[in-house]
Amino acid sequence: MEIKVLHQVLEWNQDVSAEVRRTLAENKVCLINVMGSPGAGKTSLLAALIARLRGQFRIGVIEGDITGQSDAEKIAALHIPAVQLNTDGACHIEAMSIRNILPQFDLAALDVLFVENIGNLVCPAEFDIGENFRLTVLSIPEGDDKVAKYPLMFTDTDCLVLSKCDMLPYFDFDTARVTADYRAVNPEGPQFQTSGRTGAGMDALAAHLAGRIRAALA
Ligand SMILES: Nc1nc2c(ncn2[C@@H]2O[C@H](COP(=O)(O)OP(=O)(O)OP(=O)(O)O)[C@@H](O)[C@H]2O)c(=O)[nH]1
Ligand SMILES: [Mg+2]
Repeated sequence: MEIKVLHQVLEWNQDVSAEVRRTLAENKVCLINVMGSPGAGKTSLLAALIARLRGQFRIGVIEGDITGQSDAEKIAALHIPAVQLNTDGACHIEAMSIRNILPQFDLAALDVLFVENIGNLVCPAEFDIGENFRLTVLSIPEGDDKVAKYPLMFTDTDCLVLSKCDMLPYFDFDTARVTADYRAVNPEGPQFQTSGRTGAGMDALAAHLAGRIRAALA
């Protein structure tokens, strides 16, 4: 018996993501998809990276949230072009939303567009939004079992950031376990430890990203 298998949503997403990728390539803009749990420190990380990268690149930010605009306000307060995307309940951003929001930016005046995806360790990893590369943020208070329990988010990423490392003394968080679990699903993926509180690790992460951005724009 022949069983029909439909992949409508993902195929549709891939079509649109290719269009987003083409538009950004034509305008020489590098799109970075930042993913992680609610409260992992994504917006704080973006602010720290903007401080370190804004001298080298012209940066814009799309802030994804189910509702509200507080994250876009935080980025706009840094005098960085920021647009809030509200998904009104959806747990991830889709390429169609990026395509629709791109006209809000002067792409000719940008080198890098960060997208802060919806706080969620599952769904965003399943959707190609037209990014050049992905960053996954895992904060220490979330626990060291998350790579093992939510592997796709760590398999389909180009960089793992262990955030809130200033919290390591207060949590039973085995970084060696996380590294081993990450290596098992993503053998080549780089890993950084950062703290938005102390600034630790931010220069190294920013330098790594600068190299990747230059490679993407070349
Ligand atoms: N101790 C510590 N706290 C941090 C750090 N980074 C962020 N925080 C705190 O963690 C909380 C969440 O930070 P956000 O940057 O808003 O996290 P987010 O991932 O953008 O959150 P959502 O957008 O709601 O998913 C805030 O209270 C931050 O002050 C850090 O490096 N160390
Ligand atoms: Mg945020």
